[in-house]
Amino acid sequence: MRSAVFVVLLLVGCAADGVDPDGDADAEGGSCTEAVDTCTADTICVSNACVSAFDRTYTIRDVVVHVPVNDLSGDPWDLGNGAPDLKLDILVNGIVVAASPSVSDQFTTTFAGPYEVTLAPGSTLLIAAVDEDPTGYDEAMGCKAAPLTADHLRARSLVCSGSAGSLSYQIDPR
Ligand SMILES: [Ca+2]
Ligand SMILES: [Ca+2]
Repeated sequence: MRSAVFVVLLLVGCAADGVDPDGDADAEGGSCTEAVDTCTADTICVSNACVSAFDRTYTIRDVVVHVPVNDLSGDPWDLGNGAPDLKLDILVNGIVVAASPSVSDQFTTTFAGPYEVTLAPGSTLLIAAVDEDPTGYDEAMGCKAAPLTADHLRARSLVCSGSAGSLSYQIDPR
């Protein structure tokens, strides 16, 4: 008899915990979703909590590069059909931290990645596409964030476009 009463009390206790309004999340001041990131200042939403956006590793994916028919000097990119052989260099503070192989003869190329970067506060992130040639490179299209802000990171998707073409990418906290 005594043990049966004990079990009933335990069940009541569990039910009471279950209906507790989400006081825990409010107490931490960090409830958020990654789909619509409402974190502020230098924070970003990771696993439903606002955490420091910097000194953190990010994964860059789905870099889509589109360049015009001619290169920056107005000439065809290459002999033959003229299309470039695009490749990516990813630079943090001017240092190459990741690179892709080149893709032959395309004006539009998607680089799936993933490419990993670790970003300190105030870092400059440059994603540069070049046309690989037998004797070097022709500069093509770059997308530079100097510095990359928490706002940029919370957007998780960045786009640059202009007369040199367009470059977009996804960037997510790992
Ligand atoms: Ca070329
Ligand atoms: Ca080329």
